[in-house]
Amino acid sequence: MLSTLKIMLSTLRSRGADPARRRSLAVTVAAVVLVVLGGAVPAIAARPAASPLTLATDVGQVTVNPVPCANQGFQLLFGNAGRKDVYADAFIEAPEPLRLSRSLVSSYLPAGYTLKVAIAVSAPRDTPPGRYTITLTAGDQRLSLPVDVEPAPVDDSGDLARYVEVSASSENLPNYPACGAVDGDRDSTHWGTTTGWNDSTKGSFPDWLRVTFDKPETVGRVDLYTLDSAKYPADRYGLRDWDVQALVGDGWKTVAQVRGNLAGQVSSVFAPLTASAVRVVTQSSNEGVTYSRVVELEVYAS
Ligand SMILES: [Ca+2]
Repeated sequence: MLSTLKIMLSTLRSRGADPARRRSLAVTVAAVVLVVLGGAVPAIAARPAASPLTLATDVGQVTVNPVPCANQGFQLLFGNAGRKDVYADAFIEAPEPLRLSRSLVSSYLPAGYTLKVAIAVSAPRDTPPGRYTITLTAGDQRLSLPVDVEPAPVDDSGDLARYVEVSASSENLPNYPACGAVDGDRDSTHWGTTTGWNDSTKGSFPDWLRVTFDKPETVGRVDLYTLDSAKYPADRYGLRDWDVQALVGDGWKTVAQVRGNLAGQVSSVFAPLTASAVRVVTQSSNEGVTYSRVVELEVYAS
């Protein structure tokens, strides 16, 4: 091989060769050099194989609203590009005070398979707005995901139930979460699309739905919107009986009772008091002993 190259190079250097032949020879020399170099490639491939794991996310950036009930996050795509099935771990790390629904994905990954895992990202209300970075690692793979925390939204309607913690005795998930009852949407035609709360204990009363304030608030009125649409009228599917209670100090105080309701909306007005939480305790539905359904719960000072 080398002697052939020497002859070709000598011919290339000779002044007698015509230009066309020199070009042809030059191409041949280049090809021979490539072949010689190509012979070295297997040595490179013989080094230890890189990790077969792959990491990706379905979005390039996550926006976070630092309030309860904000539904935000990303999908982790955790794959095995190798030829062998493996058990593998992916670690997800977020800087304080961000919170992740999970920090570890540990899974069996068949060869060629990519696992998709939803990761929720949240932040407390006092999180300074700005850019944060989530780090994902698996094997020798490492990935950074930018997170932009926005300023906490402010409700200017006076509804104290917006953007605070909400909880319930039970939730009929995924379509009827407690968060749906404080999302600002009172429209019963949206029922079933996460905009209203439905308990998950059919045939069992009472149920309860609660909002907890960041600090004690003066409350004097609770508006409850139960299910009421052309398809699901309140006098057939809505709440019939419930108590409104306020958490004063360590005790629940019943501030209003609603009985025999057939309407889609009921406003309970009572003497204002200072409470750290408000809840409705449901007693019965116009459908009979089935479910509690609340499209929106609003709490005001008066
Ligand atoms: Ca709602």
